[in-house]
Amino acid sequence: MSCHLPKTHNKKNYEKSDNIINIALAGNPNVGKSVIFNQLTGLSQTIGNWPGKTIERMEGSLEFLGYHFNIVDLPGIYSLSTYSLEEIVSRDYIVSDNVDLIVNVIDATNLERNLFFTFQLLELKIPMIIAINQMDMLQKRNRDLDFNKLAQMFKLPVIPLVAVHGKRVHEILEVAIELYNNKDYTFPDLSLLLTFGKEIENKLAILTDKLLEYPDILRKSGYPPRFLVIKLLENDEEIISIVEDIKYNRDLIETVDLFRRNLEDFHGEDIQTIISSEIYNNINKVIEEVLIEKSQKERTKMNLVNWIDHLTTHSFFGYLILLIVLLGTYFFTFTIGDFLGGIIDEIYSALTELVHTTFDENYPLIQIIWDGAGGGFFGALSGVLVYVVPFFLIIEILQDSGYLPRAAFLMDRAMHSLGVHGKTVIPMILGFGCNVPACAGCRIMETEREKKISIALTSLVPCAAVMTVVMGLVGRYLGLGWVGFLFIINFSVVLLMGRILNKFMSGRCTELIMEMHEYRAPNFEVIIKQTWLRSKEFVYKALPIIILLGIGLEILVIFNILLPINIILSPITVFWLGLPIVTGVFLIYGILRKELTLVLLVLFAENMGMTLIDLLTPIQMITFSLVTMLYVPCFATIIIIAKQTSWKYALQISFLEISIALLIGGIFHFGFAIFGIF
Ligand SMILES: Nc1nc2c(ncn2[C@@H]2O[C@H](COP(=O)(O)OP(=O)(O)OP(=O)(O)O)[C@@H](O)[C@H]2O)c(=O)[nH]1
Ligand SMILES: [Mg+2]
Repeated sequence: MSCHLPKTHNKKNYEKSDNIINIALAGNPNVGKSVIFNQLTGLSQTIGNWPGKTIERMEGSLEFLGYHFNIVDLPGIYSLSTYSLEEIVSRDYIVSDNVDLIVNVIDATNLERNLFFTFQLLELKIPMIIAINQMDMLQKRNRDLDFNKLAQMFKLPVIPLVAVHGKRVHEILEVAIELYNNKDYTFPDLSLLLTFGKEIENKLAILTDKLLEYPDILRKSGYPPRFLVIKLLENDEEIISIVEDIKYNRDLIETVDLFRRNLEDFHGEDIQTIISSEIYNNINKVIEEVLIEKSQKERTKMNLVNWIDHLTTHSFFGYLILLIVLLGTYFFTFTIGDFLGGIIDEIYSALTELVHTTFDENYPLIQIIWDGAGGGFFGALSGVLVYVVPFFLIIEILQDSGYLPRAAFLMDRAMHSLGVHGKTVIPMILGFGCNVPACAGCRIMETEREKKISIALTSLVPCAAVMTVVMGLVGRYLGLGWVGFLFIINFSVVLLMGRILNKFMSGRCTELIMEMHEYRAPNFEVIIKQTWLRSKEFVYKALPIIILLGIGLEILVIFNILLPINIILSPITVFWLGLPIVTGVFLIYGILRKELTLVLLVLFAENMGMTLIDLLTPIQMITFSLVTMLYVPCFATIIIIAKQTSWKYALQISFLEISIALLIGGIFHFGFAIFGIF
């Protein structure tokens, strides 16, 4: 701990020492905390227009004007209660000794709800800056805020921001430095702002006096007394358990219970509602003072946004649009991918000819360097990267516009039959890009059961890598009709899996509770940056593996080692699935990364002087793609599933999916043969 900002409540006061300032970004979900975090630290937290993206705290740092800043991006939460995991993660961190300064990020267009959290934070008396973000959105609605008045009322620094444009973000750091250097800093007296009604205040005063008789409780909890007694009244589990741990406290607990009952009887409502409505009264007074309404000029634009919102959640057009969005995504991805892939293939062929005519093509070193490493490199570019980049681009646009919660809403009913609610659709759509972050995103589900089912379903969604295999093989040689057929099979398996898990896992599905934020024109910079970051990750992580495997494969071919492995696997590959014997090793490589199955097939065919159409029959192309689609999530996904649930569950899922893939692959192989299709 390094910063000297005094925490007025019961914590150590720190002496200025090493110019290190620890900042936590806290606020409601979807207000722009991660945008600010990324701007400040240059890291790449997920950004998008739907609540609940950040699920664990993320740390980053930067140097600014001679100071070292540690910045922590927290999951968005609505209150400082401890009902959900995100609330616990955020609250624990905010009150920990690691935080010198909170930056409370507020969405200017949602002041009422955001200030509810702010009012709770203020009770913690931790040094704080209020950052009012999304000012551009507020101004678009022809509204503004009186920041001077706001700062006067809160007696804290208030900074208006447009974080997506980087506007004034660095002011946060400048103000933090000012606070850091202010040796006389004390948290302002906000008793006028935070006052409740008389009968509550009287009780809080009595309880606070009683609480002060128990210094142990104060020390153990680390919270200020007033916060503690409010939470005690609210029956907050964590605080109650701290109090119950301390001896000789019956008097306190009994008084709290009595006061709670008195208040509930008096108001005829439960205590949370009573306290919340008191807070909202205060908030409304603040908003009345600071919100400035301008003319009605922008109404037509708002109407357009509302109209789009209505249309995309409509009970008929909504589904039509969802279908168009999904099909459009594929069409866009593969048109661009095929075009660029073709160009790269031609370049590689021309270069290969040049290399082979210049050097002896049978010379092992040339085979390893050019056919192995070069083939791997160009194969990854033309077979994978050209599809992955446009795909990520669309996914980012869908994320940032706010479309995903609408899709969740539309699919809610259908998803219930699979034992989960509509929110699962969000990781599932993200899963089309990559299963790894998508499975991690299943944390947004409320219960363990829903999380497990969502993970199983998401891991079956064909990711960009699988799609490149399907398109590069079946799409390219057999046409889009057969691709559609494979997708139908894939989604039937998703349905089947959901139904099975829903039936056999105990418990039942909860209802969809999700805030729908207004649509927003996607931010160009955010989209490009995020697409670049995701693609870069692919280039850095996958490309070296593909090149190495290209070399490895070439060596296996040169030394004739492929055969024994393939022979061991042949009862499955050759007999049961009807595939050429060489596919055995490729399917194993595919567990590392799915696109490798195709890349290796292409390399192998090229090596034999063939094309894929010479290597595989149409039935084999379909069976091979089907098995690749279903047989097991890739290695990275299995690890993420294990991290989110347990190794046992990850292995169960893998085993189940391998069994389903082999079963279906075999059925199709024999079915096609028996019915003489192709
Ligand atoms: N127009 C506008 N959009 C913004 C601004 N700041 C953030 N956004 C958008 O708001 C959305 C939410 O931003 P995030 O940074 O992901 O929000 P967050 O608070 O980290 O959200 P969670 O992690 O879900 O709690 C994204 O679509 C951003 O592009 C802003 O100043 N103006
Ligand atoms: Mg975030």
